Amino acid sequence: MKVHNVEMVISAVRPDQYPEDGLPEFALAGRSNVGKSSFINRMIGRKALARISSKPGKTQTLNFYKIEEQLFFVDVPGYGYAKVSKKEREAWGKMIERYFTGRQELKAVVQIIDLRHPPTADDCMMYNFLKHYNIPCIVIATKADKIPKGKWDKHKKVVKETLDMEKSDTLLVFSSETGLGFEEAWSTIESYM
Ligand SMILES: Nc1nc2c(ncn2[C@@H]2O[C@H](COP(=O)(O)OP(=O)(O)OP(=O)(O)O)[C@@H](O)[C@H]2O)c(=O)[nH]1
Ligand SMILES: [Mg+2]
Repeated sequence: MKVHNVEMVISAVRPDQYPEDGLPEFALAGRSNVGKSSFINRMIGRKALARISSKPGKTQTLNFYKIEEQLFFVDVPGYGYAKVSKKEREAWGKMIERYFTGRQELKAVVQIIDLRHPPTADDCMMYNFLKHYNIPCIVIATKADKIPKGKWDKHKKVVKETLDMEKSDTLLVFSSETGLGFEEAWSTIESYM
């Protein structure tokens, strides 16, 4: 998809704040600081529309980005960030669970994994949660620019096996830095629209 038109529509925490356009939605999931917001920026060709940071915990709410009046990317706060209180973690869990399990418009979750390392226990928990609710998952193994090309296949296999991925779910090697995987990511997303 060629993206010319992007609009940040709303930062939501509750269902009554979600947009009412009825467009298909694709939500990001992944560890804090793994590169979710960077993925959105690369896919829409904007350097810094979704706010990114070298400090984890940048994204705090469900941020709805309307793309070409055709779909939404929903940026979601990351998990696994140690410096949050129990209360904050519970609020996060409630917000995510409500959105992921109750949202008709949600067509697939884009789960971002760091290609350099095996998925963490939190990554596996998130993937299993999505599978439990029958939510299609597009797994994006990002930061590929940080390891040599010769290692991609081996690391990809580790991601697939550690998550125990279902055959129907797609796994793509990606880099927000170089744009690697951009076309495949768009065609996978479009196949769910
Ligand atoms: N080299 C490289 N760096 C990346 C890539 N993707 C993200 N980063 C860097 O990783 C850091 C975190 O990126 P974000 O996109 O803010 O991560 P996030 O998952 O949205 O983080 P939270 O909002 O805190 O959950 C930033 O310094 C990015 O520049 C990539 O593909 N390659
Ligand atoms: Mg973010």
